[in-house]
Amino acid sequence: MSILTDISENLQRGKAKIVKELVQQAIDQGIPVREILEDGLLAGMSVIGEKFKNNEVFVPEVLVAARAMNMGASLLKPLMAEAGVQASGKVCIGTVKGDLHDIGKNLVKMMMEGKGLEVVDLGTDVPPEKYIETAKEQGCQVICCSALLTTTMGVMEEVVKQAETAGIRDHVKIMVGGAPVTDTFCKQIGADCYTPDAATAADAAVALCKGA
Ligand code: B12
Repeated sequence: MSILTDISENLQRGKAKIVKELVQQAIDQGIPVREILEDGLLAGMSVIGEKFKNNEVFVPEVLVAARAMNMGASLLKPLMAEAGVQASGKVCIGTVKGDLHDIGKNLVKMMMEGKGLEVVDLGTDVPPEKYIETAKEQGCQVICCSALLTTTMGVMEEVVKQAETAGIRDHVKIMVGGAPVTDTFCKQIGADCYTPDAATAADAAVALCKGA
């Protein structure tokens, strides 16, 4: 088995320490950073993403796989700039003001990172102006809002309105999600995209960053 397949398989099993060791070995063997990332880490994360979408694995498995992904990626990050590996896009994500639920938001973040996106994590209880400020200052192509409470979903509409007022609405897309959020709600508030889970959210964000 090649070391890259080994990385992918151990990542899928959530073996973070082994993944980190294997990534270091791959670096030491002179395997290009892009190959380690794409054929090792991202390949494994993509299998997990598909399985999650099909209900073959669940939240705990995704969390441990994502942790392994992050451990491996932490070794690659400093080498990526040198190797010229470009992130496939930049997004910011946060749970809206008044809402402290972050398990789903963290999963979405991890899956997005697994797809090669650069993700600015704003945390929880994020006021609308913070999303706008971050998108403007850091050049995010997509703003992602998560809400788990029916009482906080409305904040997402305010994010859309403030993006319009700030004049960034034509080039920054807005994605919404969280258990009470629906496609109908997304359309109603004038956001661009709703998806029901982390794997589809990551695919959609990549597509939005590519301008699809
Ligand atoms: C865990 C939990 C908590 C934890 C949160 C811990 C944490 N760090 O997140 C604690 C105990 C703190 C908590 C507190 C409260 N909670 Co609570 N909580 C839950 C619970 C059990 C699970 C939520 C969860 O993590 N699900 C798992 C994740 C993976 O799913 P998810 O968040 O939906 O995310 C997925 C998708 O929605 C999507 N997604 C998520 N975000 C985004 C974003 C984008 C852009 C996209 C595209 C997709 C996307 O991808 C994710 C992965 O597939 C739910 C019940 C439930 N079954 O949902 C209640 C629930 C959400 N809580 C509820 C309530 C009422 C509260 C409290 C008000 C309780 C209280 N009286 O204090 C407080 C509110 C605190 C606050 N201000 O936020 C209610 C909400 C009712 C409602 N309709 O508004 C629920 C539904 C329970 C219930 N049946 O009453 N809660």
